[in-house]
Amino acid sequence: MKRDELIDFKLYLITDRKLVTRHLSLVTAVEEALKGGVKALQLREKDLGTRELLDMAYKMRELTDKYGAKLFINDRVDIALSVEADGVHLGQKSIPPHAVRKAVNASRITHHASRFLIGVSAHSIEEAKQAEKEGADFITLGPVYKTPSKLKYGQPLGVDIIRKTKAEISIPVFAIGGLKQDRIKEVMDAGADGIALISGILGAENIKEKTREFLELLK
Ligand code: TZP
Repeated sequence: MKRDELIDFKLYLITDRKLVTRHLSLVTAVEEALKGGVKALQLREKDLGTRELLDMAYKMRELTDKYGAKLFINDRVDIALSVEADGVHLGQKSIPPHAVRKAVNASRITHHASRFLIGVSAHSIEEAKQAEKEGADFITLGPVYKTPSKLKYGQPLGVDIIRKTKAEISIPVFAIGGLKQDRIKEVMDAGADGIALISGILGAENIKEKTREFLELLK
């Protein structure tokens, strides 16, 4: 299978247990989203210690396997390999994609290596081009809009960044940052291949139903 055919999802759910709607555990919230049809999940719990993160990653692997969804681990290639995740999602300060590829190939889990996907978070056209050059399979690009976490992720870039970036690179681009249902049309019209989000789903009252609504709009 060609690598770009492996990116067979338009909705990329990212975790942040602090943004999960009241009283649900992250595991329960993620399972609701999977029941709603999410096919790609990124475990991103930056403040967890390594062992706690590994435990969480095993739980997420079990769940994503149960629902036939892909699992990505933020930044930690070691944990991604340990749990046989489908890929890793790198930040601008992470080990670069070409070095990840080398590590994955050396891991000798060869059936796995050829399918291992590398996502990169980009916040500008330059970072997007660099990610492609360094071997990323896809990028998230944003924040496109204001996010509930305010300026933690930088100033909103606006929807035009998607159009401009798509003209420069050929790997898939997932719009991220403040994505709500009423913004999907705008980002998809601008050429996004999909959307990545946290609070739009994990902060919803009914996570399963909200996921279905997003997927319907992305059809
Ligand atoms: N990178 C850019 S914006 C963002 C990340 C991880 C946060 C997206 O969160 P939300 O709640 O979907 O706006």
